[in-house]
Amino acid sequence: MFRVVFRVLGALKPHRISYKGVCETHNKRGLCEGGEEGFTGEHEGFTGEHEGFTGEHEGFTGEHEGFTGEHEGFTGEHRVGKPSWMCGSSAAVLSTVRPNVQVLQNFISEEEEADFLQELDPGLKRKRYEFDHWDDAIHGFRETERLQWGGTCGRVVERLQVAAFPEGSPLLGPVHVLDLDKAGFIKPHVDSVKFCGSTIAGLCLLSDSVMRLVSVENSADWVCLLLQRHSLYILRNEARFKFTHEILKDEESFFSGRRIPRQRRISVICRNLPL
Ligand SMILES: O=C(O)CCC(=O)C(=O)O
Repeated sequence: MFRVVFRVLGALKPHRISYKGVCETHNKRGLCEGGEEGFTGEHEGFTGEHEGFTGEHEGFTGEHEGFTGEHEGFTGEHRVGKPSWMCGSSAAVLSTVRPNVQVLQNFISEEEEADFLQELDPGLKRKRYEFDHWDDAIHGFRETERLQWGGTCGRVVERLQVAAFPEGSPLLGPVHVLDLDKAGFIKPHVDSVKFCGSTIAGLCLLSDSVMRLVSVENSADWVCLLLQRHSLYILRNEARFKFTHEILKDEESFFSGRRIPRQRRISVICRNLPL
């Protein structure tokens, strides 16, 4: 069967990343940032280099290699407010990505999340998580598509579409639902340009996670997004076309030196159509 995953998750490319990136204070060098929704306070304590990922990352050749789980160089703490939601390897990459990425915290409430679960879980639970093949784009997932939603969920999906897409933008009909097992993860890929347009928007249910974007042209350029449970992320234009995106596996799930434990995670993803 021609599954959603194979349709939309396009170019999986081998790439090497050196994760000797820099994550510094928001207010000093702007390499860790939050924007209006995510960063409400001062973010102090990153005193210099962020040398957590010391090895190499082989995008599509099987395993992520070299990640030792160690995270050196983070010596401080978040003292006030919420942590920021974006950090990257350089100020330059952050300024490329910044206009093309949004993470809206608390886009849905606990109750709305429960409504989605009630609507989706019975169908999802009839499927098994797929862990099959080392070269699948996604490891440990099950999925479904939805054209029609019940009351609350329908309203949330509408709200999502208003937030993410310009009025009148033709959308890919069915909404894609991806259920990642706690041990599941999504490998670096660029969504198919044949099936999806400029914008991908995803609601994050059940678990926090880290999405990493890596430049297709230069794998040393990367950005991580902290996707908190209940948030909506939106990737547009360059962030969508010129960077691979991936959801990190639990063992690798760190953001700015902070461990972000991954649980089972459901994402509800809307896309527009190519022009
Ligand atoms: O689960 C997510 O939020 C990411 C999904 C994804 O990578 C994609 O649909 O291309």
